[in-house]
Amino acid sequence: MRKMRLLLICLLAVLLCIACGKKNPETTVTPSEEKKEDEMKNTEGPTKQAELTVESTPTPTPTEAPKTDENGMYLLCPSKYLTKRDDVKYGTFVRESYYSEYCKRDRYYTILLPSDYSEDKKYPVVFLLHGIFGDENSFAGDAKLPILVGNMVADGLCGEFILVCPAMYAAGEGTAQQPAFDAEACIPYDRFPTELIRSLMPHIYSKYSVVEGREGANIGGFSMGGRETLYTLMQYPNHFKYVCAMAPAPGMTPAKDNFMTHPGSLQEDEVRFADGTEIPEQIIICCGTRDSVVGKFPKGYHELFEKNGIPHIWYEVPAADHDMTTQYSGMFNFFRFIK
Ligand code: FER
Repeated sequence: MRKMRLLLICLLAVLLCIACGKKNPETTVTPSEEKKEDEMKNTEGPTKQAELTVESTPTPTPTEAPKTDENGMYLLCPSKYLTKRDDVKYGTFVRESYYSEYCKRDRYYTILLPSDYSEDKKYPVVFLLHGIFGDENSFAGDAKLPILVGNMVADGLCGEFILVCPAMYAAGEGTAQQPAFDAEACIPYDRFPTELIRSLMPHIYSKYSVVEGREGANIGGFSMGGRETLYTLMQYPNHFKYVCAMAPAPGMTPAKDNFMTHPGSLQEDEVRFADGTEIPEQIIICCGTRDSVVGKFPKGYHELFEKNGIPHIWYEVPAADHDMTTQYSGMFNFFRFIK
């Protein structure tokens, strides 16, 4: 009888050990754990994944955080796409200018051409809009961006494309207006959609070998650039194939935050498309779960789009602030559509 009890206790102890060894699926992921998980994900190609499973545990771990959400969005940009490779030729950003009839002044942009750019091919274009107080050098100053694009193209995740990063502040003739957190100072940002359609796009089409029209035009941006991405979408919905607003700043619709009161470039019920409007094939809105600058405003755009029947994908970047984690995640998902 005593033997039986001892055996039972041993059995219970073994069962307890097994249970504790398993990771609780509800456990919150700390940033360092998350990094490890990201690194794991990063080694996963179709073949590497198999190797990894064989090398590590023989049983699959159902507790592993999903790589993608229900819409196929990668919550994080796998870090292998941000790591320089010896066998990939990367493009370099070049700064260019053009004369804008709309603004009646010279304006600037940086451009990342495919590393083997050829006039014999035609490329889609991605217009990428910087945050408040930024300029044409904001994205070009990020050494990882050509690496991200080059690696994605090398792995066939997207086709080659031309990346154009314009200075977005489209102040008109004779004004010395500078960006600031007030309604007046935001007007030139809201002039950008028209500047893009009237001046920058025709310039790009005349100078580079581009797939013209909606088929080849895509727009994305971060924060103030995310807001202007959405505002461009509302004004010119049939001009773009893919759209991605990363942590879009408040102000396209009336809002108030710690920085300022926004009268709204549009009223909420104007954020809709007329029946029959040709709209982009995909609109992505994303934001870090810990964004300390734009907070819940991106989610507000998502809810407004949902309310007003604008199809889109919304997702949150785990543990990310108003930072590059959010931007690389957004760009990774966005660029995957460009073929
Ligand atoms: C605001 C909050 C954030 C705002 C702009 C931003 C103009 C932009 C932040 C950024 O671009 O990083 O209220 O109003």
